Amino acid sequence: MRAILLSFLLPFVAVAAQAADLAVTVLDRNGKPLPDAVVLVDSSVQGPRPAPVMEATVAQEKLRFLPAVTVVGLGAKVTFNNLDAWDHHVILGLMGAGGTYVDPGLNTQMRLAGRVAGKPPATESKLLSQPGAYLLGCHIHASMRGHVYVADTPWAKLAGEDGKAVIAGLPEGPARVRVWHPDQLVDGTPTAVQVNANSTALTVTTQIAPARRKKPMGDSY
Ligand SMILES: [Cu+2]
Repeated sequence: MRAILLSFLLPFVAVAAQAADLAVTVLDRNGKPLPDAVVLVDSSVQGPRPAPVMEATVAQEKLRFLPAVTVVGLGAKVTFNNLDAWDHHVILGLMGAGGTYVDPGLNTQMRLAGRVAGKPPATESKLLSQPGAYLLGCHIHASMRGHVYVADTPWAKLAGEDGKAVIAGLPEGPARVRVWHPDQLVDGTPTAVQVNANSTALTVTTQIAPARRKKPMGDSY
């Protein structure tokens, strides 16, 4: 009797797979929260997918790229604005191991003029059509670094200062959690998880030793 009942129920269960939120906390090699980590979740369970972020803006302000790390979906349009009074480049290219450009010859290079008071900032946009980490730099100011991560999954989020990212709308069932960070030396091993409404938190301890973050420069430059 039970077997018959299950066979009736199973198709219904498959269609009505529930979604759950997964709170992922990323820790560095010393067990401290790791900000600027990108949390990516893969799931092949059927169900609705969240819409990826297809537009983002990165500002150049006080010799920094802000935000330092941006997460977008594949094919997203990223707009760069120079808010400083002096010129900056945007050197944009896929980043390989060791934090350098995969092929500098393939980089996109833009020069954004310094901002003139009372006028809109110089701006350029670019469509990012390859998945993975892009490195941002400037020829004039070698210390300027930023990152755009183009996610190949709709479940992708930047961890906050507390190392936490809540991935919303995951279908219940098996999933895989990946973490990327600007200061990682190698790709970490993905973590297998079972997503369900009762188990909604995961801590990922990485081997990453984060570089000290650059403080904002004053206006004396
Ligand atoms: Cu610059």
